[in-house]
Amino acid sequence: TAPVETVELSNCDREQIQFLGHVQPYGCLIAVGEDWSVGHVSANIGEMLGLDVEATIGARFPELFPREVVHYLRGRIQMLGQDTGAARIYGLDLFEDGRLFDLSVHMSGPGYLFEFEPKSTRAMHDEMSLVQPLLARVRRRREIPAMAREAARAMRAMTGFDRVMIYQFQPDDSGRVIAEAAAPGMTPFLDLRFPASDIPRQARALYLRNPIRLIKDVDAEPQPILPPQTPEGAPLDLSLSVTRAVSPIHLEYLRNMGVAASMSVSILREGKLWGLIACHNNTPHYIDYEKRSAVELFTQLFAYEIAAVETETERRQTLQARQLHAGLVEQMADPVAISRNFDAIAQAIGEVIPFDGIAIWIGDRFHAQGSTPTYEEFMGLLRHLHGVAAGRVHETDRLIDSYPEADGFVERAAGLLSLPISRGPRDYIVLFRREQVQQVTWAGDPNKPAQPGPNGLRLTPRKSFAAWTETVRNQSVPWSDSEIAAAETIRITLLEVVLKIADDSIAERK
Ligand code: BLA
Repeated sequence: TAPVETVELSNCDREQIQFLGHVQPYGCLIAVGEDWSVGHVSANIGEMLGLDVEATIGARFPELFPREVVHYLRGRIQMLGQDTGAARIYGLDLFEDGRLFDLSVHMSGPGYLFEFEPKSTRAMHDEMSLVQPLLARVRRRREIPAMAREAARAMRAMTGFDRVMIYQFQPDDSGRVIAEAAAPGMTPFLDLRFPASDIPRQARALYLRNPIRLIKDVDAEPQPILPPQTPEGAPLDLSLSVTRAVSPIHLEYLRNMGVAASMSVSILREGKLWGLIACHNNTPHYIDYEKRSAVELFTQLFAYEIAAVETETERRQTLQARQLHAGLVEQMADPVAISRNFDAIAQAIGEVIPFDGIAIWIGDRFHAQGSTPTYEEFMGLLRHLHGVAAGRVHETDRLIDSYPEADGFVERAAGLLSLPISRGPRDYIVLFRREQVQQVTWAGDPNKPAQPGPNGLRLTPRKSFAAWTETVRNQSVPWSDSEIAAAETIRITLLEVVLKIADDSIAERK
């Protein structure tokens, strides 16, 4: 479990960012073993706490601080277990001399990891009081984009960062900036897309366990942890630490972006990383641990609001798919009238499953609307659908993978969702989605040259965007599980209608 020797762009997701062996200099760290003897310290405990590095390593932790303080700390950490999160102590007079510190303490193996940040006595500490009123603004909105906008504004008001973004992960782990609040004059990042590799897999996994990180100053000298390894030869695991120094690759990314300070907070839904609140500052920026805890709470509550709205949307979608029934039966009662009713049918389906184009092939008649293949192209596609999708709902966001001929119309229809609506492989409703990149615009300034760092131009948002564009070429926005479920409901409905019509016309002919 040693750190990767050299981190390169190609092995980004192998960098062991919890074992980097340094803290950021806005805090310091003391790790104790089960027997309360000090195993590790960060090199800056001298300037920050006034403790001697050499003398402290191996010393007994209770001898470093006043008796009352040690007694208090023991009481506060009694309830800690593995992965229970940290005990948070704000404004502790650590040496009973008036110098205040915020402390985070968590279990690390059989021992404890203490982190200290000097606390300003000047600032007002009323951070928690902001959470409820700001959340109330989010709650007034009923749709994710508006809620996200309010959350970005709230977060900016709370933290003073120059730019606050709500970054939502997509099903392929790429991300999109869905809301932004920024200082006047900043280039907007709203709607920008980034590839999954900008926030590599192990970082996303870590952000599930440890929901907030502050990078106060991308150019600050990280402070080494001493000794670097345990007697067993392992580096200290900083997964749950709050002052952990961050990946040099990521620091370079931020520098290339002109960002001097960054903070991100995880937004979780049902145990998964839904997104991040990502903050940038043009100059170094620090907010203390107490305020970061308020930010964390705000984000958790925001996450619940998002989950509630999404769950409600999914429920409504299912309901709407069922209610489509009555309407469609009427509209399709007369197959000859389908062309007349096609717009209404398309609109009804579109309210449940968003698409860019729709085609119906029924009784050898072709109707199409929006962004679709042409009649000739569709005839070829039909044969393909008979092969892969007869008798069930079939969906793809990359048609070209199974049907290379889609190359001819990929800009119009890169993905499809097909609903067979007859007993045999004959009649279909097919919903199409356009190629995703066609719909996305780069909002940055195309004339602003990117400054290459040691890792080249790749580590800039513009290059990231280009990389994302490459990975999603030929691909549409994916069909979500609830959309596929809705399609299945619609298909069954239509099947009944179509079969009924068929039966009726047979009866008529008799
Ligand atoms: C971490 N990358 C991150 C983080 C963000 C981003 C938000 C979390 C850390 C933080 O809060 O700053 C990415 N930040 C973005 C994006 C935007 C933004 C997309 O503001 C858009 C506006 N990054 C790369 C590449 C690699 C990489 C190519 O672009 C790897 C080769 C690595 N990013 C990387 C690593 C981390 C990271 C390793 C973890 C940093 C850490 O926590 O130690």
